[in-house]
Amino acid sequence: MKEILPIPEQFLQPCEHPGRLQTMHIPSFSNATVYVPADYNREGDPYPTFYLLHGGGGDEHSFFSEDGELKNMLDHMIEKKKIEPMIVVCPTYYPPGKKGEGIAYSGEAVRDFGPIVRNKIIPLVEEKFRTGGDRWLRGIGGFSMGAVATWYALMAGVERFRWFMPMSGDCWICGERGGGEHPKQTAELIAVTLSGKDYYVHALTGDKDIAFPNLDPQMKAMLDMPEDFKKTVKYSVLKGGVHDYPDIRRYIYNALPEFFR
Ligand code: FER
Repeated sequence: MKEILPIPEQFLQPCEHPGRLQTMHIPSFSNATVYVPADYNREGDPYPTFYLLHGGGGDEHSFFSEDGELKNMLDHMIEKKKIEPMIVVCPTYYPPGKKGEGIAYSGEAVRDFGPIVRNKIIPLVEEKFRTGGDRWLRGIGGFSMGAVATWYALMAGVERFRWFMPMSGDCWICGERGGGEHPKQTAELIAVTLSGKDYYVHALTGDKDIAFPNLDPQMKAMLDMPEDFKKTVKYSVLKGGVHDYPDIRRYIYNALPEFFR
């Protein structure tokens, strides 16, 4: 397994060519924060779009606040050509006023979020930004409940997304924490869903992460499946990694360069 590298310290400092953040209102739902890369140009090639989902109790600001501190890293990664210039969309899966309602409610919110992404958020993003409208240029990832949402997107929407980055959260298609409790069944349902499709999944977590006991059995079961299924499934574990935004940011630093190419 390839090592999960640390983020160079300089990448966390302000960049000379910064992108910008803007708020996008999602009518009759909520808001998203959108990262628009430096030198964004409406005329040129379409931009890849990475949809990135916060953890339980968070919101559309989490990844770009002091918790996430993601913006400088993205600016530097683009400037140093580690990733293509891309649009990063951080929506929230909570309707207004609902983010404090606990983990059981969060499970419902992420399950119900799929149709909102498909019917509202993707069309709005693609109307406002130069995105190309192709699944090859769309990725989705998330942390914790955002990873649960990412697995739901995979189970429902391989037509919409080509690239998946679930981080520190398992697939709940067989129930809450189903990746840990029913790993084989979960892996088989994922394999059936993805059968004959082209896709790339990179799941990441830490061995000290509270979600590790749920995600690890699921990923081991997935990597125990036939070669034609698992050849585009990757799983990385950070030694000592915990359930928090700084380690998640490090996973994004490592996995995002693999996307959209
Ligand atoms: C997990 C998946 C999601 C997990 C926790 C969560 C502990 C979410 C927790 C939260 O956001 O409060 O496997 O394991």
